[in-house]
Amino acid sequence: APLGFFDSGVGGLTVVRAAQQLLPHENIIYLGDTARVPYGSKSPQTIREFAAQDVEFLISHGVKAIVIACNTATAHALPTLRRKYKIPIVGVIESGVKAALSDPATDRVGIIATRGTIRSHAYQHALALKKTGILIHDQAAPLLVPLIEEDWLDHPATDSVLHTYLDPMVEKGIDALLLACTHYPLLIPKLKSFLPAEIRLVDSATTCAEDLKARLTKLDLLNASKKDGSLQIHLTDLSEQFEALAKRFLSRPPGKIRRAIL
Ligand code: DGN
Repeated sequence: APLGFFDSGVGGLTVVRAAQQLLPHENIIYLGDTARVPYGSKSPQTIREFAAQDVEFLISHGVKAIVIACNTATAHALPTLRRKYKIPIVGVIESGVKAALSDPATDRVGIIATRGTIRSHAYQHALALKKTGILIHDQAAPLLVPLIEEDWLDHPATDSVLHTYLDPMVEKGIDALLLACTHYPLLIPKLKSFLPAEIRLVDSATTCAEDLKARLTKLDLLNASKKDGSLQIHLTDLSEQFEALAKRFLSRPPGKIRRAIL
């Protein structure tokens, strides 16, 4: 059976890319809720309703486990979804928090994410639960998603926005920066040249893929076939620009895209 991934749009493909690198034999079904993107600015109740519909769609396609490849949806919907469905569900937050604290010398963590993720306090609570006395600097960074989707990574506007969001936390001092949004792995080269070298970057896409591999191994759910896994993308809205965007997020052409009716 395939693995099911869902996100509000294209961003979750960074999680798919990380998973494909670690689990090359797994078949993946991806649902992007492009008709209702963004989730990042919607209310928790709405996000929970959308996420449940996304899960139902993937279950109806026979998946063996589900990855919430979206920080906002993980932040608001993961506990409810785990209560409601028996199927294993992996989110992006637990693994990101674990990775941020993997170096015992980490006492100060910065978080950037959508407004919804920051407001949910899901990362902040998880960090504080795992490490008493941890210092957290959080910053909602709603302008980054559109800048990344516009491919403005090298545009002075992006530099200016990054300075505004990050300078205050860099001045106060952080040991690690949690990139708590699916889009931000595309910013990594830029952030590396932008931030002091001693700040460790933790991206929730890579850490989620590592966690997924560990869980599938433990549950004995890995695909036994040694063939290359496939990727099937379903979208609730077929937009013209998705294919070009998907290519950047996946680092390869996305293949045939299907329309999903939830
Ligand atoms: N995928 C969302 C996240 O990781 O929070 C960001 C995209 C969005 O909601 N616009």
